[in-house]
Amino acid sequence: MKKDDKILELFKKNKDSFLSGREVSQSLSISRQALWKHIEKLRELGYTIEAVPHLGYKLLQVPDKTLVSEIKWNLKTKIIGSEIHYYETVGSTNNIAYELATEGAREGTVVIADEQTKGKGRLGREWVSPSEGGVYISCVLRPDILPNEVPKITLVAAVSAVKTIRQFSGLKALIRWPNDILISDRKAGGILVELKAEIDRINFAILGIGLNINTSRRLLPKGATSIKEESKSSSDFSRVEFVKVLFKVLEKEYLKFKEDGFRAIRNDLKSYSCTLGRFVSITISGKRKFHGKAVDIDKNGALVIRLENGSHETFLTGDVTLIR
Ligand code: BT5
Repeated sequence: MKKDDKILELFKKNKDSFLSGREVSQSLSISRQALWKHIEKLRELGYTIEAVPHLGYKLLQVPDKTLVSEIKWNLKTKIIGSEIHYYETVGSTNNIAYELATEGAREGTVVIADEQTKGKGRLGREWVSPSEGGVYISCVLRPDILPNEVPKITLVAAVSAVKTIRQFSGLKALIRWPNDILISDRKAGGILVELKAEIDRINFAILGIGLNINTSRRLLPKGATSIKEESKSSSDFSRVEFVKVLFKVLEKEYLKFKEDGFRAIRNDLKSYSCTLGRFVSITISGKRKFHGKAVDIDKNGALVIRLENGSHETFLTGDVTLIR
C-alpha cells in the first residue's frame, strides 16, 4: 500500500479524533517533515485535513473524485476493480482500457475518469461526459463466449446498472433494450461494449458504462437526466459510493452469467425492461427501420418484435424508440 493510502487508512479508522503527527509518522516510519509533505499532497487532491497544534490531524472531508484510494477503501469485489486506473480527464476510458487489454491487462481491470473529452456512444455517436457529475468507467472482460454472444454482455451490464441505481437511490430505473438506462423515460446512462475477437474466439471485451449521477440537465443532451435531477435532491450523491455498489453488483451478475449462462439474467432483464409490451420502432445501423410491438427478449438476448403485418422479427442490436 502506498504511503498516502496508509495515511488515509489511519485517518478513516480514527474518523472522529485527532491523530498526532508523532503517532502517524511513527506508524509509517517516516519523518514528521515527510508526513507534512504527504498531507499537502492529499490536500492538493481535494482532501480537507485539519491540522491543530498540539492535537494533530483530522480528516474532515474526502473529495468526490473517483480516486483509486477512495474506491478501493472497503471494496468487496474479487474481480471487478482488482486493478483501477484513474484519470481526472481522458479522451475515452474505453480507448485506454482497450490499450491496457491489448498489453495483457487482466479481467476486471477498470479505467475510470472524472471527465471525458471524446466520450463514445455506439455507431460513432458522442457520449457527453462533463466533469465531476457522471461516472465514466471501462472494464476489461475476458469471457469464454463466442463473438456473436457479446451483445449479452451489454444486457448483463444494463441489469447491473439498473439494480445499482435502484439500490443506491430508490429510483425506478429501467432498461430500454439493449443499452439505454432510463429514469422517468429520460436517458440517465448508456453502455458501449467494444471487442477484440477472432472469428470464433474473443480476445477481450471492453465494457464501457456511462451514468449521470449529479450532472445538471443543462449540461446534457435533450431528453437526458441524472440521478440527482430525478431524485430532486439538493445535495450531491457520492460517486465513489455509487461506483463501489456498481462494482459489487456487476461482479455478481457477471459471475452469474459466466457460470449459469444468459438464462440467469433474462428474467431480471425482462422485468426491468421498459421496451416489452410497447409499440416501438427499431433502426438498424442507422438505416433500416421496422415498426411493431416488442413482445419478448429471447434466450439469446434478442428483441422479438411483432411487425404490423403480423410476422415476428428478432433483432440482436438496434436503436429503439418507444412509441406508445
Ligand atoms: C450509448 O451509446 O449510450 C453508450 C454510452 C457509453 C458511454 C461510456 S462512458 C465510459 C465509456 N467510455 C466511452 O467513451 N464510452 C463509454 P448510444 O446508444 O449510441 O447513445 C448515444 C446517444 O445518447 C447520443 O447520441 C445522445 O443522444 C445521448 N447522450 C449522449 N450523452 C449522453 C449523456 N451523458 N446522458 C444521456 N444521454 C446522452
